Amino acid sequence: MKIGVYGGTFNPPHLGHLISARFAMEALGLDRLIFMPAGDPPHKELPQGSPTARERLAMVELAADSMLLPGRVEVSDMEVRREGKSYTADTLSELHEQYPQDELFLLVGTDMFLTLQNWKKPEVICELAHLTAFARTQADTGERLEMQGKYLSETYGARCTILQLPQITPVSSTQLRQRLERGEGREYLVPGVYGYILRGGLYGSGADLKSLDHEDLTACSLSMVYAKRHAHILGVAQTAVELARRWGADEELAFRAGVLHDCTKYLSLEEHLDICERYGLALDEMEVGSAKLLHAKTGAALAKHLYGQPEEVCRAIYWHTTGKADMTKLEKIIYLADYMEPNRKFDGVEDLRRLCGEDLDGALLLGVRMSIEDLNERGVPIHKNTQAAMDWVLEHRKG
Ligand code: DGI
Ligand code: FE
Ligand code: FE
Repeated sequence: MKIGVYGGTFNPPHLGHLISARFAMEALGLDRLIFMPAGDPPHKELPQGSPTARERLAMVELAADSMLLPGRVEVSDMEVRREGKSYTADTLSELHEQYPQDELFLLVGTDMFLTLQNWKKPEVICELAHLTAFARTQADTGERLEMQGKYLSETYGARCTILQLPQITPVSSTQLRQRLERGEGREYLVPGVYGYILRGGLYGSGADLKSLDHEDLTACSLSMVYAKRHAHILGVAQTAVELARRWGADEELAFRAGVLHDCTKYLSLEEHLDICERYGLALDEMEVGSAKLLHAKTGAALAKHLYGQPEEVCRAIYWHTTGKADMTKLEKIIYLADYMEPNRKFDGVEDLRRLCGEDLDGALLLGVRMSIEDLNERGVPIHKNTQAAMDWVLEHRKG
């Protein structure tokens, strides 16, 4: 197996890193890629006010997850865990022990490549891994890199590849940090990483989470969930806006409820229960043991207390999983958008989509009915609010 090892401080991880990573995987035919964020150097190399090593690790995890290559791309906390300075030779030795049969490829920027002889134990590095240098500009590919490659081969028996990157994001980490401090720079980051920076107020970004614009609110929500759910969340927000327009509900509120509705989807049961306790949410017996039911309540709590959303938005999130008797228009819209946004695929979804444009309560009835059927088939107990939603539409639906 060919394994790429992509080290760096990733302060923060940006699109340039991800483009390089993808390109290297293709060009070298890597089976796997391991991002290796460096720990905090003991003698102050990271600029003042940088996030902690744990925060950088979390950002690299969000960036890696955004590549949507589960099993092929991973993040190692080896250097973050290790005490003292992160030496590449030590890291490669540890990786070689873990993967004795596999070929390691160390991915480095040109600056690193050009100074490799000054690193600790260059002979160990060159023995344990192929070296791959990313050439950022045309000038980089010139003689200097070639000469350095030749020198490293002759001196340490290094095996070197120089990769000319096709497309380069014109930003350095230093510039990016300066932009973030001015409230700019989101175009250089995947939304999950940008949202994480906003939520933590990293790099002096200092945004007020209670008055975010659409793009920032979206980024915050996406930063809380795995990337595989991003399309669904964006689909719900978009579909909710369309339904609001069709049925005369508030499009702005529909967007906010849609974009936040699943923000707590991947919390553990324990984390859900913590939030419920913190905000005094009363739970029934079924909810206490079900993260699936709780994500609607905890999502609503964070929409209110963390993101300062109005009551209607929070209530639509609160009821999006079970529904209830006598729902408001916005509550129905979020329930239905969640059910039939464009990424949902199941038998009957087309009928439900059509009905959503013609008869909102009819669509609600169909949605709740299919939901109950599905839960019954899977032997999952029906929550009393799901049943109440069903009973209510059956009784009150016009026509
Ligand atoms: O969060 P999503 O996956 O987008 O969708 P959702 O919020 O409707 O959650 C669906 C999950 O919630 C699904 O795993 C089943 C669960 N669920 C929905 N209604 C009930 C329910 N679980 C129980 N026990 N009882 C219900 O009435
Ligand atoms: Fe949900
Ligand atoms: Fe959802």
